[in-house]
Amino acid sequence: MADLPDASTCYELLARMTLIRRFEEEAGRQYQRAKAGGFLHLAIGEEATIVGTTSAMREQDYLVGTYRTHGHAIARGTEPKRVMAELFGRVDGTSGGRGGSMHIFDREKRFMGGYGIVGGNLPIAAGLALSSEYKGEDAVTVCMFGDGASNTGNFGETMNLAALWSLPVFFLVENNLYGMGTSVERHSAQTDLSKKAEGYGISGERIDGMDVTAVREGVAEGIRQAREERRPTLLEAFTYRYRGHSAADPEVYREREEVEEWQRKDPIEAFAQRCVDADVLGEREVQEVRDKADEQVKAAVEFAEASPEPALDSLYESLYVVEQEAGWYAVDERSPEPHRGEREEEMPRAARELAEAGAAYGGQPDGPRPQARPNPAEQGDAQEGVEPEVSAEVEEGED
Ligand SMILES: Cc1ncc(C[n+]2csc(CCOP(=O)(O)OP(=O)(O)O)c2C)c(N)n1
Ligand SMILES: [Mg+2]
Repeated sequence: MADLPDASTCYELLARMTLIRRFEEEAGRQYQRAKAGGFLHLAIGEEATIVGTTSAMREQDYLVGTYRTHGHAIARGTEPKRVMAELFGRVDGTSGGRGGSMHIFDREKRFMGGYGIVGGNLPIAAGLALSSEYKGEDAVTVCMFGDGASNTGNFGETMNLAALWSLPVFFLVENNLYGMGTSVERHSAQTDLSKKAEGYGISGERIDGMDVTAVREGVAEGIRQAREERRPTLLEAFTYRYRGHSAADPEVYREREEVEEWQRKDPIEAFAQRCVDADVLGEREVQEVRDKADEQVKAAVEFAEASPEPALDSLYESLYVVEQEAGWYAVDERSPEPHRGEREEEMPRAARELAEAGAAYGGQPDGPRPQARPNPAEQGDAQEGVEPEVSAEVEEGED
């Protein structure tokens, strides 16, 4: 376990994590009320990985994330009210209300998205690092992506060029043990993801992503190597999302006990307790952090509610559309008004049907469920010693 930093840093780490947690809980509620539209991917449970990473970055460094990045933007300093306005699809949102949950973006804070294509942010990160190199700018690009993304072709291509061109880039894989409904050992032949870039000349390490100090320390070293030695590295942080993949996830691929086991070592509560036990923070300060977070989130919702929707006639602004091809069909075939939310409302039912049909469980609807798995950073790799969760019979039998 890494040492605790000084009191004001501890306060800041706790404050950021708490703010992100409260923000996302509220975002979930606003989604239920259909105030936030589109898809919503919450990272509740992953706050230590997010804040530990950004706390090791300098202002001039770039961050590129996935579609699960409300917290990443807030951790980089984007105002929560602007993130909430984006979820609400309002003009004061970070992308003018055009991007929604998956496309939070803040150029000023050098948070370069927010990206919906799994693995698509990897080459973008290498490109940003190449541009820094080209311009002689003292900036490191930090690229955060999921365990699932480590299987994409982009992963290998990016690792190769990053190492070959000695780019100032640092990679962090947020291993939350699942890509949608598929567990790591069912989607990746190599489950030690820290080793996955070795063949490209990029070394890696594994850390406990539920410990904000461990993440901060590991990332600081990775960023240092990128900045000073132009040596890209890969850190694998074990973390866990408490909620489903998105708001429309019936979660048939994991057991309640597994979620509860991770919740018992909650990264925010554990860190607060550690700070109090070490006399670095008082109970009063911890409470103050919670109260302030609640206030900020309440203000964010009020701000988002008050912000107008983009004007209908601005629909084609900021789009790459060949003029003659623009047409209302892009919104809806029947009439020019956008029909908001219709499809999203269908999503929970559609997702359940898919899951029950076996799509989210690799075509093994009646097979044994995965066992609750402890944090591999503490307990070793899932491949070492854990029995395969699916019997050979089921594996061979169904399609
Ligand atoms: C190229 C591509 N393929 C598939 C999808 C659908 N998809 C969205 S999220 C996801 C799972 C990604 O899992 P992971 O990388 O582990 O990130 P996590 O959601 O766990 O944060 C998939 C397959 C997509 N968005 N892009
Ligand atoms: Mg994942």
